[in-house]
Amino acid sequence: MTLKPVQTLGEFIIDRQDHFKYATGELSRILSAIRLATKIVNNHVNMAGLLDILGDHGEENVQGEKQQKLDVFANNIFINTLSQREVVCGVASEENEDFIAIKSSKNQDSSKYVVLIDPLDGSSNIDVNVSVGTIFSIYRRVTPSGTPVTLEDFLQPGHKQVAAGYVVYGTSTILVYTTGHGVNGFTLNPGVGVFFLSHPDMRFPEKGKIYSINEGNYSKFPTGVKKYLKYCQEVEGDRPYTSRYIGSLCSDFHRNLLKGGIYIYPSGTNSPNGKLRLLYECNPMAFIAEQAGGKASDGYRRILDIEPTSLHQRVPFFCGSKDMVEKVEEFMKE
Ligand code: P6P
Repeated sequence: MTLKPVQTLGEFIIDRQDHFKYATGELSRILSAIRLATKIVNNHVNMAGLLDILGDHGEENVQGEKQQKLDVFANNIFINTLSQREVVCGVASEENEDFIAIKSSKNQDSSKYVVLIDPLDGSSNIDVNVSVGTIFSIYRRVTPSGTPVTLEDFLQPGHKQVAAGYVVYGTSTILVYTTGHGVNGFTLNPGVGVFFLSHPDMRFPEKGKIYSINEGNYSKFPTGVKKYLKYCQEVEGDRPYTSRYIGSLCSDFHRNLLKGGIYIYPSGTNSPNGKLRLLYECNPMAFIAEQAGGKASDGYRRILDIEPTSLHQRVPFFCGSKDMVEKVEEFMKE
């Protein structure tokens, strides 16, 4: 029996490098840096209960959320790995109020990419052993090379992304990413520390039947969302649908991508723009969703067309199977 060699993430990145005009290998090096950081973070996530890195770090991040020690560790790993390889000119993170300018020793500000990252999404799940994730988004800088990176380089609409991806640190560790040429998933073999192509050309199933939302906030939802939830729960045709909510965006999104479903974090009376951040949660997930035949909106507008105004701005988020997003948009427009 001849075993078909399964491509590693490293081989895949190099093979697909010709997708980029004027490929200089820089984007490939960024993806490789993220690959390395993911393995290091994975190692710690899997031992969180043993390494006294559970529990609060005591400080709060820019969102006013208690920083779990693993949050801080993950943030430092991604920022250091990207900085040391001198492959980007700037990084913005959920954990840092301002962006971080990265000077390359070779030639000041010569790198042409910036990375935005949520280093450990869903971190409140760490202490209860539920899966968490990493989300990243990569843009080409818009200000001239050789000049210091500016906020303008980060405040770009999502349709300008050159790559985006997420990691789920779950029953296995999977890295899923797109560079605008489809979506592919790679599962880590922890025995050899290598990501192997496990989910080639990922696409949402034609019909979705899972909805993911924190129904505890029902009383604060917009009327259109309340109507959509009742629609999902009616006994009619292929309904009622199934409700599944892990409380970790990467995990809920990943399950919905594989099985068909919608993730919703709407506006609420005490959070007029919802909870999720446009730049390093919604835009990367929206890019992946569209590349996999799905859809992502704020209930009215395509997420990838929203012009950002601030680094940590929040937007209502409806993302997943195209038929389900379009249905809830109908209710939102009533
Ligand atoms: P709630 C994690 O903090 C996160 O940003 C997403 O990963 C997750 O889907 C959501 O917030 C959970 O928020 O309000 O339902 O606990």
